[in-house]
Amino acid sequence: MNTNKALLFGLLIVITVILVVTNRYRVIPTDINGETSDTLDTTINPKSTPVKVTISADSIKLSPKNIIINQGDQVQLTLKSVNGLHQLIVEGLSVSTPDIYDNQSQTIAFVATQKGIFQYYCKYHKDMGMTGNLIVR
Ligand SMILES: [Cu+2]
Repeated sequence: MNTNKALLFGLLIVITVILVVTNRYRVIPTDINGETSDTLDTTINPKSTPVKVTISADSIKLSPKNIIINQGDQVQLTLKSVNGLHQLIVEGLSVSTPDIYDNQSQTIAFVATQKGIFQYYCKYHKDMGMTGNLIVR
């Protein structure tokens, strides 16, 4: 009986230590209005007209990787090159930016007339994973 109590007590201590340690090292997400580095959801605050989104191109990475907008939104999409030569194409929407180089940016405007998931990608680095999704809902 006493052995069982001691075992139970020891188990409680172990669990407590694990909880404390995992809590201390837990990464706290820095979400602001549902925005993470990978997904920009403009539908959470559907007040701004037009909807302004910026896609940054850093070497061979586009961010955010997902952008959520509403059907009918007037979109002002800015492609910003942190470094490298890039051109953004949104497949299925006849939307593309001019070429831009280091530290340049270009803004294009369009209306999201149809719902769907439209892949965007860099014309030069698509095969290297420079892609993302424009989600119109
Ligand atoms: Cu590129």
